[in-house]
Amino acid sequence: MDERGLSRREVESLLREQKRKDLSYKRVLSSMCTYPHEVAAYAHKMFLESNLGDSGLFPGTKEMEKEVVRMIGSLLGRGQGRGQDSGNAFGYLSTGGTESNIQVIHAVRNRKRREGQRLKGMNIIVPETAHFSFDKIADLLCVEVRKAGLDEELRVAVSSVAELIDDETICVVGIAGTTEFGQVDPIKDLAKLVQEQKQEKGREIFLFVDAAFGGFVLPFLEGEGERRKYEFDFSVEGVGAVSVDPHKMGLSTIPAGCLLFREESYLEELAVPTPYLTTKSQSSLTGTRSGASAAATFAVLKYLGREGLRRVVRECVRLTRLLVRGAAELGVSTVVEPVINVAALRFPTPAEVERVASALVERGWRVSVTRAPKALRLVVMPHVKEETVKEFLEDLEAVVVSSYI
Ligand code: 0PR
Repeated sequence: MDERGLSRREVESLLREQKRKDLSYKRVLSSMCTYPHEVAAYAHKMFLESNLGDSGLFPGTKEMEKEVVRMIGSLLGRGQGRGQDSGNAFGYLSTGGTESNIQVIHAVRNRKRREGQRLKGMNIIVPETAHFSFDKIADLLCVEVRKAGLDEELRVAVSSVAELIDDETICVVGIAGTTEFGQVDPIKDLAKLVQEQKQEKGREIFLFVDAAFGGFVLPFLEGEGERRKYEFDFSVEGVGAVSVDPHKMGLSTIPAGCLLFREESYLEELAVPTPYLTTKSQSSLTGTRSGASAAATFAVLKYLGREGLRRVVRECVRLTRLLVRGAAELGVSTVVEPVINVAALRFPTPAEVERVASALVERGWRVSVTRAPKALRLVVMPHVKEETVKEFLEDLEAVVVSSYI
């Protein structure tokens, strides 16, 4: 660090220089993030200094966080006044899907340890498609992470989960909107499996749904009549926790994740006393915590409402279909029929996937490649416009056709 600071103009010029090196999202088809909504950016700036880690100083921000938890809980099947068990969900705004996943497993692990289960041997079962944050969990929380196989549609195979369960299994994880293929695991069947394990073997296994990406997409897909197309959240009896990220399809600012438990007592499993702060305890992983992104999430959810989010989702899904149809006309099919705004295009060989991906990168696109099966992964976020899809298809045609001439 230099002894003397620069002038404001010099700093601004340095910032512009760095900004020019960053990509704009325009041709990015590899990211699950996007431009935040304008109203989110406005709120973020207004609450820049707000710290939810010491929320007694920021009661206004704290109220917004509570309201966000309530709103998202109601979107995900809680607090709708249905049946006896219709209270709100309990949770907090995290830094994103990774922290939410860590904290849910952390809470379940702590509960089991408190009940006397030994850490050694403790395991959780996730699908093979689980996000790499679960590998961090194995390392941090010292639980074994077992990976269950998939069915032909790349959803977790419930029979494979069943085979991996033993007396030391503490949690089963299902994914609603997998990172690579956008697939939705059969959450109702997982709930049934967990229920059977309880009845037949007396095993108490927690069921957690990682809906980091799908949580703001699946509620808005067109189902038949009033029926939801996918049941993946608290509306499924037996789901104990759900995670969803406002900084992905919620159009909020980074960092904004949200973890929700059906029962408040799981937050207590995470609580650490904070003697000299304005609040008595903290359940979050981080200490200092962005009030700005909480305000941004509050603002964008209030501004758009379900109607606005539905519009955003439906446009992304429409453009995904357009993209997939266009690819099909070029003889390129998908690995699975896209469920949400994530598509994976299949090519004759893994080498061909790599070749097409690099050729597209050379043409200014950002795309990614899935692991198994290897395919070209495209995420159609709200920054993607119809024009972008058309331009992409033209380049895809050039890249694919050139190789067959
Ligand atoms: N769970 C699921 C299902 C996810 O897809 C992700 C992230 C996480 C958890 C972890 O979320 P955080 O990254 O918020 O901790 N999925 C994206 C991915 O790994 C994250 C991402 C977003 C990566 C934008 C790149 C990017 O440009 O692909």
